[in-house]
Amino acid sequence: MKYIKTKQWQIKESEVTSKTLFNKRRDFIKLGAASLVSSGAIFELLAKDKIPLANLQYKKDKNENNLTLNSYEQITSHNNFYEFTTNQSKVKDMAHTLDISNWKIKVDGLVEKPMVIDFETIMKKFPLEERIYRFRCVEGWAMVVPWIGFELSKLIKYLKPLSSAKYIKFETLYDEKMFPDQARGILSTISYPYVEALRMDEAMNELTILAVGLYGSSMPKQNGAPIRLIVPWKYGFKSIKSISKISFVDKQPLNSWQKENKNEYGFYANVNPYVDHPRWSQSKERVLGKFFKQRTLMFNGYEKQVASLYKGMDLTKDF
Ligand SMILES: Nc1nc2c(c(=O)[nH]1)N[C@H]1C(S)=C(S)[C@@H](COP(=O)(O)O)O[C@H]1N2
Ligand SMILES: [Mo]
Repeated sequence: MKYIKTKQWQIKESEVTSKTLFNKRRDFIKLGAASLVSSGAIFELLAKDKIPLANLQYKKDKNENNLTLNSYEQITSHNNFYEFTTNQSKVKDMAHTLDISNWKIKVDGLVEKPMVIDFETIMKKFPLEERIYRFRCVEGWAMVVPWIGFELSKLIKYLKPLSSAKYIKFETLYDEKMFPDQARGILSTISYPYVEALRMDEAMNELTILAVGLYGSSMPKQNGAPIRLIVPWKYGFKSIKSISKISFVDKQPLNSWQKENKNEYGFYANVNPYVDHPRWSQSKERVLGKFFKQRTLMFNGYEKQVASLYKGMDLTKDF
């Protein structure tokens, strides 16, 4: 069981009595979330940073690279989710229209058994683990997030694609009632549904996960509830949100941003400080909450794990 059947809620300072806080704190510690912060700081964090009560069970990431986590507040209040708005600070206030109840993912294409799999089934089948990853948007901002999820390879093995499948393609839900920018029709900022894809070996890499939460609790709507892709060595736009369809295909799909502007956005979108965006440098990044920029790392710091995937490719052309 990975899903604790308590209501997900945020502690409001006014509701915090010492008794309930004691119980919450105990639950929090039981779930392994406590080592995120020194135990004394939990009171403050729960009350002030408004981290929701941890409702997921997962194996903790040891954070061997000693990455400094961005706060829950930072991660959930600066978002790119064009289906709502291009205003990054407003997504969180609009995302309530996304209805994630009875969420399903349709699976089709070059696969043994096409099917519709519901989110509850996914939560029962795949044990969760925490992955503390750097995340780098193509626009030059970055953050470190404690995602909760499972390796995409596990779902792929379960779905059994045919050997002719060379790429895995993802689509975000299309629903004009939930996503205001989809309802704008030809005036939409980009064309929908949002599409992303990976080459099969990229999808099978152990760094690639499907995330269902962060900071120990279910994925906030603004971050792509209930389930999204995370590919930490690629620019953030590859990490498609609110996935409702997966297709196995033999031809390289046209992803949303390549479709919008193929001179600026490619299929691979590997983080690369040496290949600039036509309109700005990619050599540096600003971590959310920091004033000074820092150097961007090749493959976002995951070179050892992924560089071999791109041997023999010209990364200035296949960007
Ligand atoms: N469906 C969908 N997925 C999306 C986007 C989007 O607009 N729609 N934006 C992408 C971009 S550009 C980034 S940087 C990340 C942002 O994720 P975050 O809001 O959780 O930080 O989501 C990616 N996934
Ligand atoms: Mo992005």
